[in-house]
Amino acid sequence: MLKFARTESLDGVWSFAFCPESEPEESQVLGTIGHGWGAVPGCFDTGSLLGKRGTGIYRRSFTGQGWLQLRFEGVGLRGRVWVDDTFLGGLEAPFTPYEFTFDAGEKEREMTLTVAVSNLLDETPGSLFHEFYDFYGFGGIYRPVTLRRLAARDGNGFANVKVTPLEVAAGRFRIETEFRKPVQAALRLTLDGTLLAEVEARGTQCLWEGEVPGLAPWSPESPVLHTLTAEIPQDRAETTFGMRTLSWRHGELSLNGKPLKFMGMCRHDSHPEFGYAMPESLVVSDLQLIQEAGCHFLRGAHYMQSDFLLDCCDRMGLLVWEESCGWGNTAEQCGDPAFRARQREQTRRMVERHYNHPSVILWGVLNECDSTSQEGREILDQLFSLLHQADPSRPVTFASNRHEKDIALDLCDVIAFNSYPGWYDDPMVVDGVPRVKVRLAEQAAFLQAPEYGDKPWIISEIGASAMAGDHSGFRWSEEYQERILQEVLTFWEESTRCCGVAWWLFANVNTYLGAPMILLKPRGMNNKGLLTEYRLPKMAWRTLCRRLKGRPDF
Ligand code: ADA
Repeated sequence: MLKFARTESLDGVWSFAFCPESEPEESQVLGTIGHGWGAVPGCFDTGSLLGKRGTGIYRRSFTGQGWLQLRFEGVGLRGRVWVDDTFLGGLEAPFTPYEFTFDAGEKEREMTLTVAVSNLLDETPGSLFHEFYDFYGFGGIYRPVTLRRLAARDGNGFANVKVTPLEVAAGRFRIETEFRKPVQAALRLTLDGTLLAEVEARGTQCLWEGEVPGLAPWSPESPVLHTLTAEIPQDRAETTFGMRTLSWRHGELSLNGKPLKFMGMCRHDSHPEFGYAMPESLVVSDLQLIQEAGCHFLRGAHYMQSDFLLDCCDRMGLLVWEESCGWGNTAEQCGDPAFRARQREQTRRMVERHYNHPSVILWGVLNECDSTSQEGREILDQLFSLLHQADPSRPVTFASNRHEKDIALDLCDVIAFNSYPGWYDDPMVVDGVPRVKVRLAEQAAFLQAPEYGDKPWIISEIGASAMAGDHSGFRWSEEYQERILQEVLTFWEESTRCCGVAWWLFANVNTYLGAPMILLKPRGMNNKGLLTEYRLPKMAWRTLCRRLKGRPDF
């Protein structure tokens, strides 16, 4: 994780007021006295406000002077921020970090921070979160808030420090240092506590490239991290990184030259009791469960992951697909200029913030957008260009559910299919399980075509719903889900075309309470978890653990 000096946490218990069904104007927000309490991080609608929509007004005080930077790692569905009665700006995209920098004046003083967070659904085409998304739109300040004190008189300091591994064997890598404003300063770079270089930084960027022979590589088997510190006289930034490179050609996705063949999980960073404000202990135990099951891959569905989770994945050696927020967006949405601008903005923030995490091996966008439409193709093209420009070191993808009808697969570095044979694909047959191998073989054959043959292929979702405790053997039973899993595992073991599988889903997750789709999601839950929402195993989980146990490769 990238850390800046003089940064403190503003997490804790803030005052809180809830305005049902409305998004109050500035004067009303600032005039509202919070008689309740709101945990930060926390979701306000997991407990007594479950299912309610409106605006939560959070407030607390802090002291400071000079240039200050407030950082919100993630709020939902959107927010507005004030210090005293000055509006600092909006928190437009859920799950996405925003910073606000301002001059608090020469004298140390107490200030009031007010954040109005709305979970009201915005159904205009430009909205980043819609009611039809199959994950619940919880509201709250659900990721950490920090205050950074910038020491320079003009508010200058580090904006970013990005490390790119270039050649693992030679220990060759590049450091890009970005400043908030132009500097002329001596920049000291320290690697794992030893001085690496001293360079004269001029302007807003400084580039260093060089070799440190013998620098230990990062891999899932040996996830060694290095710490880089950048210092100018008035500021200091620190980041961890790992020495690993990625390549994607000849149908293979390789890490440090070794082709990957992985089994993994799609996971929502959510729990019924906490919404998206996942306690660290729960994140750690989820990741441990995934690894203990024999999996090495995590698809962070369907939004930016927390800094904490990615730090854990870096340390544990879990490989991550990180994607910006989207779900089944229609051609109309994909073509909407406001939607496009917001997608670009959140995707840019994702890459900027998570660039240094070695665990992130794949950038994704727009899960299951209408990729049969020209509008879908265009927005994918725009987002992929942005990603390639910001980070040529990682492949890009999106999870397609249009398969053979898709008109955007050629734009992807890695092709990813969300596939539901035996479940959505074959609703009219009593037993759809025998369809699994037939359908996956058809997809594999389709992807041998010359235009796709060189691109690695991942099954980015596959699975079936199972109600824990249903042992009827029919659809919705644990047995039916388990039989589908057995078929997929066999396909994955035998296939030379498929690089990896991400099960849909690690654990059940809260979803629709109101949209018409609730009829497909009993209990307001997506029930395709291999674990229940409280992380209790269904049959398929046990089978997965048994079949993966002792496998040397992945
Ligand atoms: C899609 C979607 C998932 C989930 C899944 C399901 O593939 O990408 O987010 O909604 O369907 O369970 O229906």
